[in-house]
Amino acid sequence: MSFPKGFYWGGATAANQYEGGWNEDGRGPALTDYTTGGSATSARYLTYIDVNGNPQKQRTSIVGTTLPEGATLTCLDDCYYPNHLGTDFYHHYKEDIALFKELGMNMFRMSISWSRIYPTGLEDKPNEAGLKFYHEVFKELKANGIEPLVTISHYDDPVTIVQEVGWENEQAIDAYVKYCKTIFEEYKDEVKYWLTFNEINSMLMMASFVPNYPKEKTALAYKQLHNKFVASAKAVKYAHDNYPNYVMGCMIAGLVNYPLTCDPADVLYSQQKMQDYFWYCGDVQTRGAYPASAKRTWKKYDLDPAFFEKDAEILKEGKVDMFTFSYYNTSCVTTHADAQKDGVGNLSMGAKNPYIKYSDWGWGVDPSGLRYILNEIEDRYQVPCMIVENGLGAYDKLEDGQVHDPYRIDYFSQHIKAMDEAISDGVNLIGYTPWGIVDLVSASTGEMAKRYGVIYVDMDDEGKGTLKRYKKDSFAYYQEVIKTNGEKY
Ligand code: BGP
Repeated sequence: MSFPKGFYWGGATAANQYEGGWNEDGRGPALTDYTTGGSATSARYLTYIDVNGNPQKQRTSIVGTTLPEGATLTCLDDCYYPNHLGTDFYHHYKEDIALFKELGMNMFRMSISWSRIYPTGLEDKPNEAGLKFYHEVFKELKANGIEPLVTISHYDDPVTIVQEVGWENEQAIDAYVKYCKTIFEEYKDEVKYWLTFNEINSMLMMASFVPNYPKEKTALAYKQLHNKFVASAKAVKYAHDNYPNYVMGCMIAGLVNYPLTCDPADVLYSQQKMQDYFWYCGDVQTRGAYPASAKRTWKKYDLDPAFFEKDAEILKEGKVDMFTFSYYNTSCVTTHADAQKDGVGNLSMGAKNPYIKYSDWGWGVDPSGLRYILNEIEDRYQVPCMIVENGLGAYDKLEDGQVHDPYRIDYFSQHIKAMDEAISDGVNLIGYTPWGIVDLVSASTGEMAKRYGVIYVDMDDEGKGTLKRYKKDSFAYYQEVIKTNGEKY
């Protein structure tokens, strides 16, 4: 058995998908509040009123969209917005934390909703009611012996920041740093572990997944991403200077690629994708500098290296203490046009891997890929690392108060085994917080039907349900894993 003593066994969530209370106690709006629900085969839409006063919808993704001139984001009467309610942590936190305690969790990953603290991001003074809510949550966690792991920005920056200011402008950096300073000081006795941005490389997801994605849009995404790196580095340095006990982490989406064939062109293609979308971010945040391959990336998008190099000192001073990432699946890439695509509907992430199985949403289930990427991360960075998201999104059925989910238990078992093996390989893995430990709204599809939890929440895709919590079979399974510190999986 290789899991070290004191290993963090937890669960992960995010405010926009879980918290609800979207317009309570002075919270400001985030883009997700204007985003409709979708499914594996139908898109999510941002809704707005156009310059002529007509209601409109525009396709969106977790990384947002650009609205036409003069559009005013609006919730339309005939649409359903699942993130408004999430699964209502706002009014169920005591009950949920009691369940986490019963499960044996010693870490809980959650995010603070930026617009609950600064409704537009631009106010001088924070919203006291928002600050108070998280104090209550942290107090409850402490009373139950659970360490919070707090994501500062998880896909719900205030609308004003994303739509009006824009991450391409340095004003967004200042607003983010102000927000960080507020929460660092406010929660200094309650929180120790912080993640600056969830899946910071998600800014590049469209470029990564959509063939022939417009070059200028990717170029802009690289610039916006750079400003997020600067914001993160400034926050990390401030934390290190003022709160020496803080442990600061990056959070990178585990976009792990394999070459589909041993054609050297596929191998190179796969390596370059990993460089452009994964190591690019890991290196800046963990090593404090862009990798050598960044020059090739910038050239590809006609970007001036001086724009990125001007902040070299700041990036160097803002290196994180730990590497954290999400891991769900792997994808294959190929230069061969006739390869079969993976995914469901239009959600393809690459070419289909004939050696692995796929979930109902077309995500390739690949525990060996987890061991593989953990080893790569260790070899490259030699800092403590955590898997802060992992799990199987699946259709569950509640019958007589029970949910039998052997498929999820099997998924966990295989991935925890891979973690065990990776630790034996020498990886400094210190924690595991599987995603959506309690059912919540899917980020990509906006569904409730795509469930990850070991705790079921009675809520459907139209907002109907009692919100009552039920323990799935996987609850008892994970409880045993935690109790034995990973000896039994
Ligand atoms: C990650 C996000 C989460 C989460 C998860 C599962 O990308 O950080 O917010 O939702 O993926 O994805 P989905 O909800 O689309 O199944």
